[in-house]
Amino acid sequence: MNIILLGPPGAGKGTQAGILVKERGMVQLSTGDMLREAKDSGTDMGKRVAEVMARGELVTDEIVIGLIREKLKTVKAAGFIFDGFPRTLAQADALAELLEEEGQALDAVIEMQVDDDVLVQRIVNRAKEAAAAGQPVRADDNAESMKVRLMEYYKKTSPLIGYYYAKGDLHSIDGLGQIDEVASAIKAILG
Ligand code: B4P
Repeated sequence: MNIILLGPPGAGKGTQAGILVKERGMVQLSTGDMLREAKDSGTDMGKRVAEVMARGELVTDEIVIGLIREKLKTVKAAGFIFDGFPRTLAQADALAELLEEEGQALDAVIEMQVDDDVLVQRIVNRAKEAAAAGQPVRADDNAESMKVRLMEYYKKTSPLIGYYYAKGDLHSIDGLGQIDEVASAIKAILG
C-alpha cells in the first residue's frame, strides 16, 4: 500500500506517518527529514537548501524529486508513506511516473485539514518545547517562517487537492482532533 499524507505545515503529517510506521511496518519517506539530513551533512546541496528552508520556502522540485527517486530505486518496502511529498504539481507528476516505473500504484491520498491559527500555535509550541528541553529548535519553527510556509502551501501545494480529487484518490479528514483521533480517522480509510 502506498499513500500520500497531504496537508499544510504542522498538520501532523510526520506525526501520523510515525504511527503508521509502528503499526503497519510501512516505510516513511519524509522529504522534510531528507532535506534536514542533507543540511546537517554540510554538503553543497545541504548548504543551499538550509537557507531556503529557514525562510519557509519550498526547495526546488529538481532536488526533492531527485531525493525521492533515489529512495524508490534503493529501498524495498511493503508500502511507502509519502510524508510532505509531493508539494507541487510537478512533484505529483514526477511521483506518478516514478511509481509507474517501479510497477507500483498509489492507493490513497489523505488530506489533513487544520485551521491556520492552530497550525501556527502547534509550530510555536514545538519550538518552545524544544528550547525548554535544551534540544535544537528547527530554523523554520517560528511565526515569521510559518507565514511564508502557509503562503507556499496555499499557492503551490493546495492545487494538489483538486488534482488527486479528479483522480479519485483523495480522502479529506479533520486534523484538528487529538493525535489518536486523527490516527483513527486514517485507520478508517486504510482499513
Ligand atoms: P516538513 O518537514 O514536511 O514539515 P511540516 O510540513 O512543517 O510538518 P508536519 O505536517 O509533518 O507536522 P508535524 O507532524 O511535525 O517540511 C519542512 C520544510 O522542508 C518545508 O517548509 C520545505 O522548506 C521543505 N520541504 C519538505 N518537503 C518538500 C517538498 N516536497 N518540496 C519542497 N520543499 C520541501 O507536527 C507539527 C507539530 O504539531 C508537532 O509538534 C506535533 O507534535 C504537533 N501535532 C501533530 N499532530 C497534532 C494533533 N493532532 N494535535 C496537537 N498537536 C499535534
